[in-house]
Amino acid sequence: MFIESFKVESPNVKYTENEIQSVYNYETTELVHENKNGTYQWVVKPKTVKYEFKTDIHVPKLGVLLVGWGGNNGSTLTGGVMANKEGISWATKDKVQQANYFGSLTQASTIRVGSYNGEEIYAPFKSLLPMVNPNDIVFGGWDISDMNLADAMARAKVFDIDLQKQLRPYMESMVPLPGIYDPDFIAANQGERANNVIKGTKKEQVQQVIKDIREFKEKNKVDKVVVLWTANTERYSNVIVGLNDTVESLMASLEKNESEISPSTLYAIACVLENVPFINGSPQNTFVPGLIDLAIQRNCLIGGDDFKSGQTKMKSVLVDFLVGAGIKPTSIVSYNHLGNNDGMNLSAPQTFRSKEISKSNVVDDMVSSNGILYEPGEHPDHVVVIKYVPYVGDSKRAMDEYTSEIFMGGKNTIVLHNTCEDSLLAAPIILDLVLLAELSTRIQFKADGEGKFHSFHPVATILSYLTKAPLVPPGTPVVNALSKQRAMLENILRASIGLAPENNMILEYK
Ligand code: NAI
Ligand code: DG6
Repeated sequence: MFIESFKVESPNVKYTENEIQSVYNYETTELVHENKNGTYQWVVKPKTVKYEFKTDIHVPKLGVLLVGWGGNNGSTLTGGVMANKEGISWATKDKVQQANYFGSLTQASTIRVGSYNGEEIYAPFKSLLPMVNPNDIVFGGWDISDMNLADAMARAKVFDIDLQKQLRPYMESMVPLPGIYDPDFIAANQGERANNVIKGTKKEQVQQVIKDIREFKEKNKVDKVVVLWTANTERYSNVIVGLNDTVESLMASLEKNESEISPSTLYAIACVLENVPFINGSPQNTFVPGLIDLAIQRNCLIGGDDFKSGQTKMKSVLVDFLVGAGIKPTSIVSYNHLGNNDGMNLSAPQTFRSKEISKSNVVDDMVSSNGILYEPGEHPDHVVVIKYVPYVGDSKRAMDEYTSEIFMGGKNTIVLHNTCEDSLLAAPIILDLVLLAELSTRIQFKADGEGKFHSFHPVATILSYLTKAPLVPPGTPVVNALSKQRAMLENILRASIGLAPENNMILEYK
């Protein structure tokens, strides 16, 4: 059964005019490797840590600035939100289609709240805590192409034509601000697009981005802004001692107009200096060590990297299932071809390499979780191929072959074929990233013994579910398995309203 909303009643939870306060007992374990009579053994000690959470319930007017606004993702997201806001429906060859937010974790998924009269009760994910309604977001952004969003939507060829016609009047007047362009970081085939660029030194470009953010905030009277990179995939920048390895070296390099600071890092520097959350939806190493330290120093949220939209999402489900079932994946071959501008940019070896890295490391945690199947250091063969085929446009084809060893030396091969508009997968993920990033800045917590409440670590692991290569603070485990990532997010939000983690035990019926 489905319910729209609920309220928690508990001595551990208090709803005030401004906050939801909760006291939460975190059940965890402490591991000890101890010498007992000359033999080392692992001892696991259950441990309870008391946490207090408080969540500001005032939902701000949110502005979202997209870097790469006029791209397929940017125009699809903007049009999609506009269609939802205006309640637009359009004729397809099958039916009259209503705008929706399918594919968004926050807007279209549910959580289990309990059982009632023998029935499982589910409520919207977004009912856990007060979140921004996507229809209320004000969009803006930068693009190195000056095309307005209505024309960009037509160029993307993602939406049905009847929908495009209805959206055009709303999107014609939306024109991206000039962007930071450096041909050294993206494919040469993007050069023709770059007719809308910020001039000047790198420091001046950062200053311009800061000015743009301030003016956008002022003009649109928004309370908060989140910036998200959905521009072209860049090549990796070199991480060099004295160049970008510390806050000091990065800021000195900015002064010296060093060529190796990428455009994405420049936008991110601007955001961190302005204390505006910055999320990277592409695979490149925007977050060089100096930038991560700057974000930590200034306690500014950063998150990334690379939207986890299709093939990788499946991989982080399927490999988790196989390894969890005691089956040993030994070869994973992921092939895809697409014909949009993203595909064209990725046809250059340096930008492809960034994507190859982020698509390749996504099963490491699952493989290393099972020492029965894998020797230390052993890994399945894992190959990633991407080809540019203009004819298929945004409709990406992804083909995957998983070969595994099963019982008694048998082999099992699973083949998947997925065809889907890439931007229709990415747009709801972008939405979730900005909504959850904003929400997470309103949550504060402290463990027993900690004097003051604090926010989450500025490196936002809470967003991992939505990214292929989750950015984590130094020394933190990377979790790629999709179900664990979702459980982490849901359970943290549950803790903020004093609810136990979803454990699926349903003991009351056993
Ligand atoms: P796109 O090529 O259609 O859009 C990118 C836009 O960024 C273009 O309009 C381009 O002019 C602009 N741009 C390039 N450099 C810029 C800069 N420095 N400043 C401002 N604007 C700049 O690509 P699409 O399909 O929208 O994808 C965007 C990014 O998202 C790509 O890096 C892609 O790899 C990544 N991504 C996409 C996924 C998907 O499912 N669609 C999933 C995972 C990542
Ligand atoms: C070709 O792989 C284009 C890419 O931008 C992907 O579409 C994107 O990274 C999505 O990847 P995945 O693995 O989540 O489908």
